[in-house]
Amino acid sequence: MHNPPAPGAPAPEPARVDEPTEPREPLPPKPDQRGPETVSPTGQPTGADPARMAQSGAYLTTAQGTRLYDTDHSLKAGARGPVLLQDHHLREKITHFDHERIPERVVHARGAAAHGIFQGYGTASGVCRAAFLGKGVETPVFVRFSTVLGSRGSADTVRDTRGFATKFYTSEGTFDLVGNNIPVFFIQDAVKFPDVVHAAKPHPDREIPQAQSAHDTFWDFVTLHTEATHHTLWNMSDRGIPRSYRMMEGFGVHTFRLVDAEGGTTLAKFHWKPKLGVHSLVWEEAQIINGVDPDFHRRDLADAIEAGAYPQWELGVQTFPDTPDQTFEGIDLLDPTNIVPEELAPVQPIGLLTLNANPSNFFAETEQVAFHPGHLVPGIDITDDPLLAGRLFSYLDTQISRLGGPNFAQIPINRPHAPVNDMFRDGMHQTAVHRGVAPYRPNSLDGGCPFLAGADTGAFVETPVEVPAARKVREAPESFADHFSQPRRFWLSMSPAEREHIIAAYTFELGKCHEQAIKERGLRVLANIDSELCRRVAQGLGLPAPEPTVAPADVAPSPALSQLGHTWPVEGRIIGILTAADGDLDGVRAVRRAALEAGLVPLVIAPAGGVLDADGEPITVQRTFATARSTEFDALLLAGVPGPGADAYGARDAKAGGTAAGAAGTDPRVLLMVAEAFRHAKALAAWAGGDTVLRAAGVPADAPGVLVAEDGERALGDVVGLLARHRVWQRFPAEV
Ligand code: HDD
Repeated sequence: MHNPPAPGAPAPEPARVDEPTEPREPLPPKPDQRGPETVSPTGQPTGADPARMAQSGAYLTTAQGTRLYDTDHSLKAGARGPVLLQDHHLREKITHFDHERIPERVVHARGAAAHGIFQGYGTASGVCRAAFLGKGVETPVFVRFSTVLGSRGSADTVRDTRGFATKFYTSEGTFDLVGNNIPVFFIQDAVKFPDVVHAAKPHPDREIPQAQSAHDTFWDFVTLHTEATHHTLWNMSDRGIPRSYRMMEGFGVHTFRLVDAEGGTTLAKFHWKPKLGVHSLVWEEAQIINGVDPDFHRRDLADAIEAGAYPQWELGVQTFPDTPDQTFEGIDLLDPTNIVPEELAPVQPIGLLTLNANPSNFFAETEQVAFHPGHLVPGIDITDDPLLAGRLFSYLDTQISRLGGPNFAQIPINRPHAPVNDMFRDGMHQTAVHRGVAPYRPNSLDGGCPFLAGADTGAFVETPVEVPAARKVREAPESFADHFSQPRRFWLSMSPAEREHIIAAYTFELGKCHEQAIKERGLRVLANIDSELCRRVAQGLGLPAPEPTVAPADVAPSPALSQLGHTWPVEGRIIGILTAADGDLDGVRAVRRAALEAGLVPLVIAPAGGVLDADGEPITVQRTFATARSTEFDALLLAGVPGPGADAYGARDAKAGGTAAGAAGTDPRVLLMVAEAFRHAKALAAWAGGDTVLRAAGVPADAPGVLVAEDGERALGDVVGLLARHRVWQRFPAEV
């Protein structure tokens, strides 16, 4: 308690809370936390001392650097008296706090990001002169993944498109590849973007549902506006619920124009291919995770990077001749609702992305990063895709209200790593101290600086592309009118299990709509994709299946679109090992060792926390029955019969659940975990009596991917084989 000192008396010692350490200097800023630098007319970096831009010094201070002796008590007239307005520290602290939030992104508000390195293979050099694609060239990058619809605090595993935005800090300036995990878009013209977003966001009256597409306004729009059919179908497929950001493809979506050293041009689509393969959750799992761990994807990315399991993607391009009609094999390359099947134009790898560092400060980096599809470097140019044109306007504009003015490029995470001398001056949040008197061209007062680059090194050197003589019209080309042949190709390319998921997703989403007319219109759209898809969804909704209004397109499937049929590395996959003090602890030890050697993450789940088997080699318990849920694990192993949990819930319900299930004493949460893992087609293996738990959970011992092994190591071996295919796909019914 602080009483004001009597006049003339020495100030009393403040009541201090014991700090865990002695005062020490804060950690030094990382390179991307550095303050802005400007470049003088002679090319010398000027600007503020980077060390002064981050927090520094061991003592708490005011914003003006004055040391403080108390931050826990307002200044009052007596301990029980009124707070005094003269308390500068109180006012300054609260004022700053009041302004801590900035507007969240209007779309893609929820995201997670990481730093990394991009290494060019040199294989693109024949078609693109961008320096960062040169052989062995290393470029720092910052990548932000996101959902589209939800607010900043919404859950990660909702059904939605995911953003995949990459900032390359190249030697020639910043290049942003602002893509998604879905290669097509809802609309063909940017003028419709506010419409699709207004329809997909929560209803404006009650602001529900949060981060969901399963509601009337979304389905109203996408069924009336059938160019959205292809993107909607991808969203309803497993691509809408990725297992991890690390296991997603990324796409630049638009067709870009690459320019080589001689000025020759090639059209191209960008692809990110994850080294771990493309994997998804199943819908029930995704819904459970939204409650159990809404930060699932964010945590997964940060944990993997912290553990040194750096996620990697290869950047690839599909290339097409730059013909005047800008089509390839009859596919309009300017229509962003189209893909070009990889079987027709293979993806050629041109570089490797490795994410190897987590951000140090979420707000400074992940929140303040500002991407823009118009941040291009020499060698990469745009095409006349009308969706891209609108984007080129929107991204700069949105930052002005989101980041509070036109100087957001000076925020450390947005600062190019190439020298900047843009002659832009003043404005809100100007943090640079520019030198010189002549921020204009031409000038003689600054010696003519800054100079212009030659056409060979400069950006935004227009490639002379023919623009056909035309009238000004508000029209789309005729080729944009085909809304169903590409969705049909996607549907035909899916495996039976993937088709089942799509049917279930449409049935769920349309089932959540209240308006009967919207459900019926939804079925009419599906009829134009495939009659079987329509029939099955209609069956689920209890409605008649309508006839198609367009003849089914004669398209060949593209096997590359299916996520099944491959094996992938299992590094980083999470194995839950259920056991108890009287389980096969030697077996658990052996399994843990083998799992770690295979690069897996084995987590022991037991009735209580702490350590199992204190004598000999102890085993740390990572999860208890209270903290574990099946959704965290890619596979479950049962080393014995785990008894009831140590908490009241487990002990109380194990009695009832155990009796009912016939496995005396098995905690009901264990039974739930096993039953869920089975339903979600995860590998299950048991030994040392663990099979009784499988039976009690209703898991048939002869079901595919259910293994009763002699010992733990054999169980693990079998499970690893299954994990390489991600799930035990045979468990899903395959009627289609
Ligand atoms: Fe967009 C953000 C991707 C069309 C307007 N968009 C944003 C982000 C991604 C995409 C990944 C988040 C970037 C980040 O992490 O900060 N957007 C796409 C893709 C599109 C697309 C792949 C189609 C191919 N976007 C699109 C259109 C418009 C916008 C047609 C407007 C006409 N997008 C924006 C925006 C956002 C944005 C309003 C919100 C926050 C931001 O830009 O910085 O300007």
